[in-house]
Amino acid sequence: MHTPSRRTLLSVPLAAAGAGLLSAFAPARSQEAAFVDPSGPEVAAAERRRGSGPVRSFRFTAAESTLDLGGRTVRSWAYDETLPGPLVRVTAGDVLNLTLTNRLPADTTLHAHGVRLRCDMDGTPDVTQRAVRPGADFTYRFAVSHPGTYLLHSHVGLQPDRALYAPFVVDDPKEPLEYDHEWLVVLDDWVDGVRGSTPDQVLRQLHHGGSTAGPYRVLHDSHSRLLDGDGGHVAYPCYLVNGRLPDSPSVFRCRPGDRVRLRIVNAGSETAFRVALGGHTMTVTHTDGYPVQHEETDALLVGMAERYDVLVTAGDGVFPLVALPEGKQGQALAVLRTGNGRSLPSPRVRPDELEGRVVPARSLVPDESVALEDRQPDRELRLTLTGGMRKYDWAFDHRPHDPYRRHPVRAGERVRLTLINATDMWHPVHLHGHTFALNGDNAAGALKDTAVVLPHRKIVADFDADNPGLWMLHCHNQYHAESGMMTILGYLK
Ligand SMILES: [Cu+2]
Repeated sequence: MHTPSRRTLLSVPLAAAGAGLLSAFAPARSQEAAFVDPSGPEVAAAERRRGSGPVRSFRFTAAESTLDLGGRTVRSWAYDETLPGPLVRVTAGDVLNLTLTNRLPADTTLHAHGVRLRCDMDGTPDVTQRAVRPGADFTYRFAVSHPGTYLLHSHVGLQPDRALYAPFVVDDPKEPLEYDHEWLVVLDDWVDGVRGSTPDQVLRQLHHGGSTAGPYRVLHDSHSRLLDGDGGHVAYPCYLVNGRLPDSPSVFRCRPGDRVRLRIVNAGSETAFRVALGGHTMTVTHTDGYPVQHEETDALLVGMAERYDVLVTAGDGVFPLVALPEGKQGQALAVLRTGNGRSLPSPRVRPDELEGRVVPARSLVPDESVALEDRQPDRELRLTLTGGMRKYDWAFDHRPHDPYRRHPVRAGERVRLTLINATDMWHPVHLHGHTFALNGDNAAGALKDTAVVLPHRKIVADFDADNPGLWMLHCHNQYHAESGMMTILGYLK
C-alpha cells in the first residue's frame, strides 16, 4: 500500500497551489507537523473501530473509450469502457478492495463520495495520496461501515465531467424498507467528445470569457426559480440518465403495483436536476445515503453529487422519468414500463409533476436511528463562499485553494460549520469523510454530505469530528472547485 510521505505532500503541482505557493511555503511546512497524517496511527485506529468483515474485490480500468449514448457516439475517458462505470455493490460491514488501473494519458485517483472511510483511501491527490500515474495501479481498501447510495469518481481536475464515475451501493444487512425492485437512476450533464469539446476546453472558455478552440459552451442567460438565480454556466449539449440520451432511453420494467426503490444520483458536474416520474408521487426515504422520516413529493431538486432514495408504487402503463437541468435547455429521460404495446414517451415530454411540490433537503427530518444527539458545538468554522462569473474566481474567503492551509478541528469535537454564500450563485458544498446534520426548518435536520447553499443565504451544519485526517471541503460544481472553491479541514494531532 502506498503511504504518502512528506515528500508527496510537498510535491503539489504549482498549478494546484497557485502563485502564492513559494511565499506560503516556509510557515506552512512547519505547521504540517501539527496535523494528523492521512495514514497516521489515528487513522489506523479509527479504521479498526469500523471492523473487518469479508473482503469484496473489484477492478476498474480507466482508459480512453468509445461510448454509445444511444444515437450518438463519443470518445471519452471511462471505467471499463462503460457509462456510467460498473456498479460497485457491497454490504455494510464488508471491506472494499478496489484496484484501479490507470491506462489514461493523465494522472488519476478514485474518490468514494459520501463514504466515511479511512483518510488515506479518500483519493484526494496530493492531500491523501500521490495521484496514480499512467500505466500504474492503486488498490483502494477500506471498511465500509454505513449502508446507502454513494458515488465513485475521479478526484483529479475535470475528470469527473468525463465518464470517470460509477454508482456505489452499500446494502443494509438489516434493510428495514420493503420493496420489490430497485431502479438505479444516474443523472449526468455531458459535453466530452461532442463536436470536439472537452471539459478542460470549456473551463478555459469560462475563464477567458471568450472563445477558444471547439464549440462555445458558456451559458450567459440562465435562471432557476428553485435555485434563486443562475442555474449554471455550462450549456451542455446532452443530458443523460444511465448514460442514455432521451431519443434512446433506458427502460425499467416491472409489474403494475410493484414497489420500486429508486436510487437517484446526480453525477453531473455543473447541473442541478429537477426530477419527477410522470403519474407518480414519490416517497423520499433517504438523502445522501442516510434515512429520513418519509416524505411525499412530486419532484426533487438534486444538486451535483447529491443522492435521494425514493419509493414509488408502479402504475399500469409507460411512464417518463424526466430530469430537467435547472436553468438550462434540454432534458434527460428514462422510462418505467409495466404494460405492453404502448410506445415510448416523447423525448420532450414534461410530466405535470415537475411543476408540483418539491421537498427541499432543509425540511427533511432525520430518521431516529441516525439523528445526531443534542450537543453544543465545541468549535465553529465559518466560511464565506466568494467569487463570481466576471473573473471566474470562485473561492472560500476570497483565497484560492492552498493545500497547506487547513481549518483545524480536533477529534471528539462537535463542529458547527457555517457556510455563508456571498455570491450571486448557488453552490453544492461537499465535505469529505463525514456526514453532517443540516440545521433545517426544524431543529434537527437531515444528514447530508453535500448541501445546496443558495445565493446570499447560509447553511449551518453540525458534525462529530470522528474521522481523523485531512479532508477536502469544496464546491461540487467541478468548474468552481477547479477554479479555487476548495479548502481543507485538518485534524490536529
Ligand atoms: Cu460552486
